[in-house]
Amino acid sequence: MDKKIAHYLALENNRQNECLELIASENFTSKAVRELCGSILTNKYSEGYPGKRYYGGCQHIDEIEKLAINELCKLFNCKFANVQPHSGSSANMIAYRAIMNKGDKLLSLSLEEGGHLTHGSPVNFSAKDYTIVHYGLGKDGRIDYEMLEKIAHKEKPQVILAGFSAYPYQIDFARIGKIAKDVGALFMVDMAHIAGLIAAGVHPSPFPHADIVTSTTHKTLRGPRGGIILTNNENIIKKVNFALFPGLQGGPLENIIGGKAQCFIEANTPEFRKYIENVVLNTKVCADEFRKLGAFSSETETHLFLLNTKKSYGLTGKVAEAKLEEINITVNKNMLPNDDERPNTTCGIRLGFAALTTRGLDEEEARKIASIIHHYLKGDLIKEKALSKVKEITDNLKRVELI
Ligand code: DSN
Repeated sequence: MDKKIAHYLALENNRQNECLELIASENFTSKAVRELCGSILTNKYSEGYPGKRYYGGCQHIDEIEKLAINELCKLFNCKFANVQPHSGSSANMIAYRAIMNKGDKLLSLSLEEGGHLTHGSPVNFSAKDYTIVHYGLGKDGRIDYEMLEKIAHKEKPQVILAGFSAYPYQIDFARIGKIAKDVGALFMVDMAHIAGLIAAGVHPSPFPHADIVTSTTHKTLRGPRGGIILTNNENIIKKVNFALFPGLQGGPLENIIGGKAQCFIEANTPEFRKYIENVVLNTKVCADEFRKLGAFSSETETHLFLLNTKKSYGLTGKVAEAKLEEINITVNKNMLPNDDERPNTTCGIRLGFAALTTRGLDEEEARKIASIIHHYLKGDLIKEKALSKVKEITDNLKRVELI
């Protein structure tokens, strides 16, 4: 390996081990997943699908991709899947192209209220290619299902989309699925954040309510960085496959598909279910502790919650993120419902426990993390003391390269 790259790789290794990683969309993959991603599978071109490739020599690649598809369908109890999307955003673009025509209407939650750029943000392709209407959250920060129903009947969208990036509560897929049926819309779910919770049976499944489901594989699912698309509808999977190749992508990343197959196998085990139960428990304990300490934190039923740092400590999310980085705690600023700051400033931060729970973090440590963050942002814990408290926790966790 080139010395300069090796140098930065070693520094990143140290950072991952020495910091408390609380970014809700990150995780630490198993060694087997990393080995597959860095394997010789990266050498192979295989445009097309198993049995229908545009290159010779795909016989073993075909078996790996078929295995990934089968394991994925088994994990989420659905009939058809495509494991080739390079990312969650491209999975969403491909899914939209498969089920909508340009200009069709998409009813979704906005990025500001917890959605995603690809769910119709004005700066994203989704708002340029489709007509976007949004439903919203109620005062309690939860989806206002009655409003959603009213808007759906008024707007008659082609597609209703659920599944979010910064929503700490369970989603009632059955209810939204029924609304979609009533108005003649297709129901799409982007389960990227909660895929691991669904796989573990800790969050209700989008099936059989959704017509099409997209996800990333690297968040709570703890696999390699990439996307997937699932459906029970044979006609839809044909359109998805065509929209992906030749529509958008060329050669699949077969090394990543190998890593995905490994991730689906790992997620279909009792150990993974126990892990996800611990993620949800650690998240709840930490969010509850913030509220006990007098901070303004959301409640949670998932792997993440939102902390209003402006109301709690007079600090924007941007400043809070930077301050926490000083003491080796990694978070991201995030828009909160009714946020009055700009997207790159925000009123708060998003915290999640998928990554640290993989390193073996327990409830007591989750409680301590709330206390360190609270007192440091409040200004009554000095930097040196905060750093030593963080080190006490990280020293006790599994090392990242050993997972
Ligand atoms: N950017 C991701 C997140 O952090 O939630 C969503 O894709």
